[in-house]
Amino acid sequence: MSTTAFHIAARDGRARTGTLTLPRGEIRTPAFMPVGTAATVKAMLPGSVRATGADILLGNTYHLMLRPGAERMARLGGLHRFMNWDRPILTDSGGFQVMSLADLRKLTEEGVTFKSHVDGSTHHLSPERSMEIQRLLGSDIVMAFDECPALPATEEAVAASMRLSMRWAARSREAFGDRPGHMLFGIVQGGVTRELREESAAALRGIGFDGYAIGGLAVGEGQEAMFGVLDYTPGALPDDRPRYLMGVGKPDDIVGAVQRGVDMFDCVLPSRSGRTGQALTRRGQVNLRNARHAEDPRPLDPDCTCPTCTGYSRAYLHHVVKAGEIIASMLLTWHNLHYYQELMAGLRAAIAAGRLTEFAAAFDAERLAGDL
Ligand code: PRF
Ligand code: ZN
Repeated sequence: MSTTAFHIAARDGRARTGTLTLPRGEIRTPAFMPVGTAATVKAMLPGSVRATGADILLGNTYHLMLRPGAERMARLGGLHRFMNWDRPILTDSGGFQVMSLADLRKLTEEGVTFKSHVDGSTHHLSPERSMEIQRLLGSDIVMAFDECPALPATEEAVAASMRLSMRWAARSREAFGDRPGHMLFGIVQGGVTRELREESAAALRGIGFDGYAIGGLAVGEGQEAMFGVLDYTPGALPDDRPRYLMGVGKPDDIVGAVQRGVDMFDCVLPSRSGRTGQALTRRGQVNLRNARHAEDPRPLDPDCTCPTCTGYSRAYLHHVVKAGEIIASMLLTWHNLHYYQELMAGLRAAIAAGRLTEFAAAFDAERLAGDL
């Protein structure tokens, strides 16, 4: 008996819409997962994150193993109870964050040893330890332990890294075991080389996962190269399993990836940019620090139904951003997450109606028209 299921309700071209069902709740796809790295979506209460329309959050093995620690989290009842979010959580496996954040990394076939960016203490991650930590956190969707090569890299280096990630994927699958109600996703690597991406996808299909992520993109290759990889990689993965594009992206990246068959996304952009005075709207990015907003009584977006746009003027947002007030982060993060979830809802409805091409054209036209 399986306690998880992926149901595709409708298709439009290569895009799909449906539901991913887990014991803790249903995820409507295409889905955007707000990032809750350190057991919090920064500047937001969990109930507020839910109110924006989020069905699932992303958490990070790397940050949580360092602080507060995986065993401590387990003693406290797991990540869901700890952060007061009872719906599904997907956790990233740590390798990608070690490579981008940790100091003094030593990578071997076995795993990676590194020094914490928090206090300099030495730690170890391997496929086996990453699976154990994600189990201790109580993660609903566990990511295989992989390596994402830093760019620029030669094709040889990308190939060697991808093959290491595939051996780690097999060890992740073995260490994860059989955990009803939980899912394990494999991660395709291989840079921007079609043969490597196809070799990686075939290796993961051979191992067999509950879902398949596409890693190693949005690392500086540019949208055109990323879309190039997305033109063939989703088609190399099982059609009946969810596909997750890791760390993506800007609204137009998401629309293009959904059109190419991706079902799940995560990105710090809406939450992080909210903390630097940037709003993401259907008319593009708006910098609330700009003096042109100082006496503007209009809302950020008159058509947006979020608490920020229904209760506050651009002048107020400009003021609290300039004054460094905490509410500036709260209001802009809320709007940005609301905007992303509205975009996902629009994509789902467009796919269901067979109108994704028209939706994408209208999305582009509005975005390119510029701020109101
Ligand atoms: N691997 C993992 N996490 C990730 C990535 C990856 O390649 C990326 C790349 N965009 C973001 N997060 N495990
Ligand atoms: Zn709004």
